[in-house]
Amino acid sequence: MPEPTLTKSVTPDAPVYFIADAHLGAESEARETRKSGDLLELLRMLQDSASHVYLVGDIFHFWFEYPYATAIPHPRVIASLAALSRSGVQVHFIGGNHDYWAGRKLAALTAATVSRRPVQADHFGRRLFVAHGDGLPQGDWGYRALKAVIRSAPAIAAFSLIPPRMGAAIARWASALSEVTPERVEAATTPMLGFLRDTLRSGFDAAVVGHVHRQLVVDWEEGTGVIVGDWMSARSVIELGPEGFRPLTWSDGELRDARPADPT
Ligand SMILES: [Mn+2]
Repeated sequence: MPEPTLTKSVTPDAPVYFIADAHLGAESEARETRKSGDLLELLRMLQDSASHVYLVGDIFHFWFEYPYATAIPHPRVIASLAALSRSGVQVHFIGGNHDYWAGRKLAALTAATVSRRPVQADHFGRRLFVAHGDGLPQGDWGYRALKAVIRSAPAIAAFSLIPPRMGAAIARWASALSEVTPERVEAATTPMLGFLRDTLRSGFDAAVVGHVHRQLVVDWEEGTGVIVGDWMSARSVIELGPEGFRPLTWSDGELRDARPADPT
């Protein structure tokens, strides 16, 4: 039965939500089932409560849009994002280093706004900068050089000629080299906080990134720096309402206040 198109009248105070780093497709079958099951429940709940949902990068561990028809990856999550859009929530997808190549196909499937660059937005009178955050902090030069190559048109054209299953295997191999460890999370936090603060100084009230796999909301004189935290392990979610940012965790089918994390 075709689903009707609904237009919801979003209340002006309906919150904005940020989710990042689910890395769908990266883990064992058991973990993937729980992770995507929880995500489907959250997205269903946000249909009724959110005004905007920002997917702040690396929702998919691998996403590539081939110039020919392929099976839709993660079909239940894609259907759920489409339902979220249909319910009247504005869905913004910002590519991370693992799903940077998301573009027209994802936009067509979900009716989300798909962006490969940082986005600026205004919510509750705050001027926001939102990005995945990879390669942005100073000192990430090696990765920046690699990023320039893998995001170049010739590299993308070459990759699109590799059969999808082999391409996915290559991507899994490449990303195993950048596995998340506590040491890497720790090492990535300080430069990311520095980047957030610099961004705020350039004229934003809040700057939001993912990528670090650690949830932090820091209030400085310049504004608020937010690292969303990951969905993959911590089920982290950030809510922005009229009162400001709230770090949340999805547990037992509900969004709850996250335990306060100590900023470094
Ligand atoms: Mn990332």
